[in-house]
Amino acid sequence: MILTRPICMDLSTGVLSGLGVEEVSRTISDLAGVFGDEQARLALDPTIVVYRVQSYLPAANGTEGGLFWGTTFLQPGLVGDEYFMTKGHFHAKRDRGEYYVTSSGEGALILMDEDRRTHFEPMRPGSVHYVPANTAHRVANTGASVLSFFACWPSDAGHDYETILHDGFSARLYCDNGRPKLVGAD
Ligand code: S6P
Ligand code: ZN
Repeated sequence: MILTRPICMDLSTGVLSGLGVEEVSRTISDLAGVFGDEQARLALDPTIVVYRVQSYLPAANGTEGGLFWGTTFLQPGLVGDEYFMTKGHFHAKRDRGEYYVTSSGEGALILMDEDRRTHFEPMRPGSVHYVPANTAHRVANTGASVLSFFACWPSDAGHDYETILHDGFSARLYCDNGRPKLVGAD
């Protein structure tokens, strides 16, 4: 028996609505240790919301064969010279991939493989990004407006934030004379 009901998505803004849509926010105070310049982070208002994630999780977390759906809304801004960005993670089950589709704004999808090779893909409305298995992923807002993107990922992927908090990505995306520059990549 089918127990789920469809939800709605505004294709231009990414906003999800309907029964079962959940939301979390990440503020400057939630992002300790994420940015390269911790002093610059501490100098900002800790209540600033850097990003919000709406998600629709119609299967139980950990269900093999199910899929989750979500939209991330990432504000424009800088911590020092580093763009506002998501925490970033590997999937706990490393062999699980994901899709990202940009709905509005400008950004960069930063990808790092398990050999710590990092590169980024520019994000713009309509860009579709495949996050392969075994690949850490985070998004930076390189524009002047909200960046929103949809994600679809397996319900048994899980999230490993610890590895990134501990080891970081091997490169960071800085604003260099108004343009994104990946610093530290091979
Ligand atoms: C989930 C997917 C996204 C992120 C979201 C926030 O697998 O990759 O929904 O959760 O963009 O990023 P993070 O790194 O804080 O979870
Ligand atoms: Zn993910």
